[in-house]
Amino acid sequence: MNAKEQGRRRFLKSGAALAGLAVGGPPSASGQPMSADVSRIPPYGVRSRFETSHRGSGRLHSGQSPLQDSVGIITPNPLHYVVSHGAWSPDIDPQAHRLLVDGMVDRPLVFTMDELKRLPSVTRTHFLMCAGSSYVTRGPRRNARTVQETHGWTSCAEWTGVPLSIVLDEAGVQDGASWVVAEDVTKKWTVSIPLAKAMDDTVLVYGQNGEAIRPEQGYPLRMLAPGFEGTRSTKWLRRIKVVDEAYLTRWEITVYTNLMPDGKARWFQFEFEPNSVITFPSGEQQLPGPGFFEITGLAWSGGGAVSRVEVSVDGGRTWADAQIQEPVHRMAHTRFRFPWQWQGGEATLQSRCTDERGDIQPSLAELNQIWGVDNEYWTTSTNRVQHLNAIQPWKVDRDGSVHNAIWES
Ligand SMILES: Nc1nc2c(c(=O)[nH]1)N[C@H]1C(S)=C(S)[C@@H](COP(=O)(O)O)O[C@H]1N2
Ligand SMILES: [Mo]
Repeated sequence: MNAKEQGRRRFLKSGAALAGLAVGGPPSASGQPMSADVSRIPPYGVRSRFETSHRGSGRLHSGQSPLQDSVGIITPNPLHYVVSHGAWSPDIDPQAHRLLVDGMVDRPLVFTMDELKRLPSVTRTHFLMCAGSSYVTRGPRRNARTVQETHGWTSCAEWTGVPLSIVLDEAGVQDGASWVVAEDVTKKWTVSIPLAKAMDDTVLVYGQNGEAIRPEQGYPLRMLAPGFEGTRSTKWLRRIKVVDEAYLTRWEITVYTNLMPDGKARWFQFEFEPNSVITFPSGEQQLPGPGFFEITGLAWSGGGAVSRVEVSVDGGRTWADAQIQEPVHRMAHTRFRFPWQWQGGEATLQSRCTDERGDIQPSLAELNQIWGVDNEYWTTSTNRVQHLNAIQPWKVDRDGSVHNAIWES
């Protein structure tokens, strides 16, 4: 019997209860239309009223993606995570919007949105993540329970826009330039990226999953520096200034740095390391009883494509390869699947990502060793701790309840 048949048989066996239900026919559907007006399709579609997944908290400046409900690799626009410091999304008229390109260039340029859209475009699938997206910092996130709380500050979309290199070539970058500074319309957000990244794969984005980017994501124009910490991707972009040094702006030298145990800070860490998390079963979910379950989750890396995902169902004692679902894009969420027969005992589930560079996601214990710290460090640090990519364990108890077990690892 091959693996596929085995999986099938197991699935049917445990599915017996479900099949039994079906014998009596489906429960009668009321068949009521969503609204009283049956003559009209909504001009802009809305989801079924039975779907309630949302970005959580409803806080003014941030919201986390409900990864526990995610399928595939694309985050629908209304569920993309949001981190907006200091300002709610400015209300920008695209007709009036301008992008200024100046600094160390031969020809300073001003673009309207229409002019930008006439230039050659690219469409690419990439994740975005906040470097502060970590379940092991101080404050409320120390006690994160769901995967939305632990990893919800990442999302993945199909972005459309103009390569920044095209715009910079039009302006003519001068010798000696080495950085670009990207500023937003509020002038509250300014960050630097190396010129090499700007010329490589950075995109000036106006499209998100087949429509205009959302106000929360930077409408009408944002930068996207793939694989880099989210801070670098300025939203509501109004100015690109070509310069010869990093500008050490407020956001890159304060919040988005790492305070190390010796009191020094790490800064200008751009690229994310390999990361992954199981989205089902995950924290606070409830398994109905022993039987077959498909474990599934997301893996990603700032270093390129995900080349391998392993899953352990015994707390990291043994690992086996998960199936990686196509398509696999570079610097994008990658869906993985792993068939699992739960016998009803305690089980600790975790995933581990390897990227195309060969870098492997570490456990928290391994990270502690690398950093020379213990678990205590992550929750008592007086600064926010960034760029953590520790393996995330979820513990399944005998009653089928699932819990965050990061502190037990
Ligand atoms: N103008 C502006 N750009 C910004 C920010 C901001 O507050 N203002 N937040 C940054 C941070 S910290 C992150 S993680 C990402 C979040 O992008 P998103 O809200 O589209 O998910 O945008 C970055 N770009
Ligand atoms: Mo961020």
